[in-house]
Amino acid sequence: ATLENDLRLALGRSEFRLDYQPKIQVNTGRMRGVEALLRWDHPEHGLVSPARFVPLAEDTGQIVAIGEWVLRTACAQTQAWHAAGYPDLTVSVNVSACQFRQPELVDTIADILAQTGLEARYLDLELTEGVIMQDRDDVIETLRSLKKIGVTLSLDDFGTGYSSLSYLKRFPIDFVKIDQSFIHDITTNPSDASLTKAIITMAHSLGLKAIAEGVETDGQLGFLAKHRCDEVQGYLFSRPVSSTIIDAVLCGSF
Ligand code: G
Ligand code: G
Ligand code: MN
Ligand code: NA
Repeated sequence: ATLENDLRLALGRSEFRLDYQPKIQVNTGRMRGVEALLRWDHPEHGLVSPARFVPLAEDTGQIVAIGEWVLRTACAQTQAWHAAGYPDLTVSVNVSACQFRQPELVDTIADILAQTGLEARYLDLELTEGVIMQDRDDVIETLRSLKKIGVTLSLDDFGTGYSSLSYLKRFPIDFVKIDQSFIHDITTNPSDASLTKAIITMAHSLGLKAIAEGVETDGQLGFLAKHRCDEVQGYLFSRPVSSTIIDAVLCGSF
């Protein structure tokens, strides 16, 4: 069987799960929220990376059903964390271009929030530049409808695509996630350092928050703290982990 065929069966066979990676507020050191990251536990191949199967699921359109499962699971889990006494935790979910183009997207998300009981402001959607820079008039309209139901929006992998910083002000987004490729050599590469500083400054001047992803060292964290980056995410704090591990972090036993 091909991976593509296996992918068609994966949802029905409960082969997907979500891991969660903490997002840490720089000035408090507190976990503000988590990013949900999809995992496929293939019966023969073991864990298949989303970098491999998400593009496949996009080509076949299956990403719509899978993406809905991701949204529902992430919202239900986060509502469970709220009910367990951690009421402020947010969850970020990656949304692919194909999902974003579905006319039902906004209604689907509103339904999932109503069904799981999660307040909209605790759901954050991570969109890449490729998603919001699609040559379509209705992109901004969709973003506005999403803002209207109360979710927050993050621009993921920022700096890797084709948007200029000034472009940001056209979009009703809340967070800019600086791509990990800029963070990697931030303490040694002057152009990565100045680019990161510029993104943080520009984000703040537009009223947005800046998040750095792929933070792995104290040196990188120090640089980001000095330049007032709002939040950080990366192996320095935690790899993406199961909801059970997040439970343990929340109750302080970790
Ligand atoms: O989780 P990993 O660490 O390997 O992620 C690899 C890529 O897969 C990233 O670009 C990430 O945004 C993407 N990805 C992870 N989970 C999801 C998901 O639920 N939906 C979509 N569309 N992409 C995801
Ligand atoms: O494209 P997106 O930003 O959604 O995907 C995040 C990807 O980055 C996931 O594959 C996640 O596992 C990975 N990741 C998260 N933190 C780190 C890190 O500190 N270092 C590296 N190399 N990858 C990371
Ligand atoms: Mn992401
Ligand atoms: Na990213």
